[in-house]
Parts: sequence; C-alpha cells; structure tokens
Amino acid sequence: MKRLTCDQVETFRRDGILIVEHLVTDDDLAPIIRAMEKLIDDRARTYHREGRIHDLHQDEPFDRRLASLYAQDHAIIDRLDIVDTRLRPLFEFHFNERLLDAVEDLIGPEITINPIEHIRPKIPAALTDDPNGYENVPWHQDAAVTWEEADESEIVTCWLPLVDATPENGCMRVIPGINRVGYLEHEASDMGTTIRPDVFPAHVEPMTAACGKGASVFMSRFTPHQGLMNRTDCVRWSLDLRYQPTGEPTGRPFFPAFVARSEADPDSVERDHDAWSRRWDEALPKARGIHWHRTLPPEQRVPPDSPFATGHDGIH
Ligand SMILES: O=C(O)CCC(=O)C(=O)O
Ligand SMILES: [Fe+2]
Repeated sequence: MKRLTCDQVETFRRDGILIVEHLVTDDDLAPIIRAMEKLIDDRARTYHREGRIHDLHQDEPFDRRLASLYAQDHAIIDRLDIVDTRLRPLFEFHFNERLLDAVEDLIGPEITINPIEHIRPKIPAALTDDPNGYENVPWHQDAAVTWEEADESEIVTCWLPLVDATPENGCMRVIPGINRVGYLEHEASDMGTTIRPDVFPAHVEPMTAACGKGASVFMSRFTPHQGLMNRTDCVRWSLDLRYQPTGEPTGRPFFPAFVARSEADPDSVERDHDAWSRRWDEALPKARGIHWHRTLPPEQRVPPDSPFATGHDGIH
C-alpha cells in the first residue's frame, strides 16, 4: 500500500465507491485553477472589447466569476474542457504522486491515462435556461460512455472537486454495490446518456458524495452516479480523470491514451505536454462523426467515410 489503507481498498472493491478526503493539496490544484482563471480572464476581456459583456467582475473569486460572466453571455463556458484548453498544469496533474499512489493501490503499478476526462464548471441552475440546470448529469455508469471493448478494462474514475462539493452546489450521488452487478443498459435522454428506467436498481439507497476540495471520489466503471442540481450562486468546479491498467482497451480507440506510471518500464511514461496536445490534434479530425457512447448500435456509431469504419485500419 502506497497511499490507501487495506480498508479503503476493500471498500472500493466492495462498493465501487471510495471517497478519500485530503488526497491532494491546495498547492497541487493551484496551478490548474490559476491557468483556468487566466484563460477565463483573457476570454472575458475579448468579450468586453467586442461589447458582449459590460462588467469583467475581475475581483471575483474562482468559484464565482464565471457565473457572473455567464449571466452576461452564456458562450463564456463553451470549449473550456480539458481537450479544448489542454492546459499544461492540467496535463502535469495527471502525474500527481498522491493521486497516482492511490490509483496504484486500486489497479496496480502499470497505469495509463484513459482519454475520457473533463473539467466541469457547474453553473448555478438559477442562471441557466435549462429547468434541470446545466451539467446536471443524469444517473449513469461510466461504462456507458465507452464502447463495449472496455467492459473488462479496470477503468477507475477519479472525481476531484476544485471547490468544496456539497449537496447544495451539486455534488454527485452514487449507488454503492452495483459494481458487482456489472453493466446496466442505458439509453439516450434529453439530459444525456442514462440508465434505462426498467433496469434501474430497485430498493437501493443512493449515497451523497459530498467532499472537500482536495478529495477524490474513486468510482468503478459500473458505479451508478448522478450530479445534483447546483442551487447556490457559485460555480461547482470539478475535474474527472480516469486511469486504467496499461494495455487494456480504453473504450475510445479513436482517442489517445498515455502511460502515467510504470514499474516494469519506467521509460514508457509519456510526460510530454506537447506530444499530448499533438496527439489530440491528430486524433480529433479522424474521430469526427464517431458516436462515443454505446447508446447507438455498434454498426451506426462510425460514419462510412471515417478512417475507423470497418474495412479501414481502425475498428472492425
Ligand atoms: O460532475 C458530475 O456531476 C458528474 C461527473 C461524472 O459523471 C463523472 O465524472 O463520471
Ligand atoms: Fe460519469
């Protein structure tokens, strides 16, 4: 054990959910927050020059400023995700020793960064036009956002709030124990990919995954979870990263995966921000039009002219 106790590992195996408070420090997260603040500031200044917003709210804190800007122009939150912004501190965070030590305790020392990852600013529901609130992710298992090739891959979701996550600002709820049941059928809904009502686990008590900044919520790929509505006037910022044993399918074969840690072959670690960004640049045009989730039958997921269509060099 490098970071977790035997009890914590046992809890994860049994329940498919483990919340570890104080796993990373404020100093670990500060470079990501600073880089995001700078990006938002630059964007706000551009919008201001263009007359799209009238107030920069430059003295507001990280958990508030984006909401004030969003109230003036909803587009301010577009394309802020990890793959859009490719912030260097975010890339570096994939190699955080405290996080990787915990992941190693869960899946072993050969660790790959799965390409499914997000930074999510959950805007106050009261500001959005959507009655359900923005980023109110419906009940799902993360396996549903991968292709079936990853059903046996031990992908672990690491959900890290960048501000304290509470029931009021829209923390997650999770259902423990279903990880031992396996995959539940999902369907597309207005809110996003969600567990089909007829297979939704009956007689189960969801657990509220409230946790402080610095915590990580670890979930298995079969752990049902949802995001609660953000009823506050602040932004619930969070990061969700996924790691898996190296060599196992990622569930998104058209996107790049990177080795984060290796005991057997330390030289295989790919800690190169430029290479990461370049490989995303190469992958995204080739992946255009591909359906990432499994809510469509396999034969309808890849457009016929895609390099990943059957008969080309990719998926068969
Ligand atoms: O951030 C949320 O509310 C939901 C996140 C989620 O579904 C995930 O990290 O897999
Ligand atoms: Fe999820």
